[in-house]
Amino acid sequence: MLQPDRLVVAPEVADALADGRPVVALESTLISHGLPYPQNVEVASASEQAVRRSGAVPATVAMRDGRLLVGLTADEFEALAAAPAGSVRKVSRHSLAEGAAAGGWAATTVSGTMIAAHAVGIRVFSTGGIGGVHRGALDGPSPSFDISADLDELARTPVAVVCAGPKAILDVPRTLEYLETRGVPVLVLGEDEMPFFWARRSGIRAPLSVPDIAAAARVVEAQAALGLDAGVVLANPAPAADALPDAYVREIVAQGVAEAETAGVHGPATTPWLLARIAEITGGASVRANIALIVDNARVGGLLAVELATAR
Ligand code: PSU
Ligand code: MN
Repeated sequence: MLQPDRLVVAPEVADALADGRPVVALESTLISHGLPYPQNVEVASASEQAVRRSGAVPATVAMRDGRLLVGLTADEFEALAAAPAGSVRKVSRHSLAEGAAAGGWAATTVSGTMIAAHAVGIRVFSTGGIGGVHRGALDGPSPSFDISADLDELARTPVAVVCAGPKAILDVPRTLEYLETRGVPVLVLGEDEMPFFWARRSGIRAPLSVPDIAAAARVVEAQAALGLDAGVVLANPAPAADALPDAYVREIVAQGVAEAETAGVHGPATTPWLLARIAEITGGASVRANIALIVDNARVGGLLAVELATAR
């Protein structure tokens, strides 16, 4: 059990939870490791605003000096976002304890954020793209076995995660197979194809398509009511105005992944390295798409949380 002295819940978030009002968790790894400064600060506050406009309370999650923070102040945001590269740890289930023991700031990934969200009773969490099965994780002459902790967290922690699908740098079909094996429903909002993170379409069939947020909420509610203690993925394609063409995404990912291999990047550094390299390759277009999809997922997460709170 999470000890109370390891948790700091912002008063606004605690009040909302106590009243059964809708709350949406937001993560911090995309602030510290996923986007360049100062765009990362802008996206963090734009996401919080988007959650509020949808009628829910935002709760950005991070770790500081061994405690999980659920809801950050403006000063805390700035400290996290402006920290020199490398000074903030990226923590998932396997590295939360190490981050806590080390002290200082740590940013929570999808898995780390889900743990904190569930511990306080938050049912919805919005992010950019989930981690998954990396390309080459399972095949080639030396399989890396690099499969994100996000996937097993989704299998064991009942939080609905709104995202633009698995990041396009990953092996999306195998990520879907893995989620299916581990009992995680994957819904796509308004499309019959999986999104491709920066692109709206991937050519990969959606495991399940839902027409609107009310339909998504019915699946989330049923998942909980049936006692299936797993998460749900709600994939929301990136807003059309900033999304990249899918053929272009295929090209930049192939280039980025090949370069990462040559550079010998592996482990938790892989995703941040690829996101930064692809930002260079695209002259910033991938960052614009990433920002747009994060903020839109925050909006959708807010609406989903409102729907779930109303249903109860
Ligand atoms: N979404 C983004 N940018 C990110 C991430 C998500 O738009 O940087 C982060 C999330 O924290 C996710 C992590 O959990 O990338 C995946 O890292 P890994 O592949 O090492 O598990
Ligand atoms: Mn990994």
